[in-house]
Amino acid sequence: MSVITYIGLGSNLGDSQQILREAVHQLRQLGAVKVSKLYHSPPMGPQDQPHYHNAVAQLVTDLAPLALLDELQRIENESGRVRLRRWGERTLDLDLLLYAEKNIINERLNVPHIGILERDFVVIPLLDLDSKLEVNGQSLQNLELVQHSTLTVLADTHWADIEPVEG
Ligand code: PH2
Ligand code: MG
Ligand code: MG
Repeated sequence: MSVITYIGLGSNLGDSQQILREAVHQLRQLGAVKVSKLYHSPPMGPQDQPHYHNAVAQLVTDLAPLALLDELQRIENESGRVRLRRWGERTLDLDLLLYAEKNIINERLNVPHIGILERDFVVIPLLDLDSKLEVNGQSLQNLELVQHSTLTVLADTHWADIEPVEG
């Protein structure tokens, strides 16, 4: 049975826009995908790292949570993922943010994703996809941080429409 899931996309190493576009192309193999706008976001964590490109994808898929996580990690790895330190710079980060209305806690996966309600680079793209979205009964559009966004819009929701050239 198909479920609505949301995947956070981040990159701050390499050609981030191209890397995220290729990641969206890969996600389309797993189900129907819609993407948020594309944002530029100051780093959370160590400040001596580049700003991030961030977006969120809505993926409607038949995959079970851990099977979906396997696919996300495969896509990260196949992108030639480089990750230098915790909270630090990386070529591609795909985080399973929401899986239907499920709460999942195990050693591989926490859903809803930890910190989801505190990160403007997650909340604001989620609102692009569903302005009425709630997480654990909390309406995202009413969160304080929505009024104090640190994000810059780089592109509207068509940024991932063009198929990437396979490298
Ligand atoms: N991801 C991190 C650490 N810090 N900062 C921003 N702005 N965006 C991210 O996606 C991000 C971050 C580790 O996953
Ligand atoms: Mg992350
Ligand atoms: Mg991650």
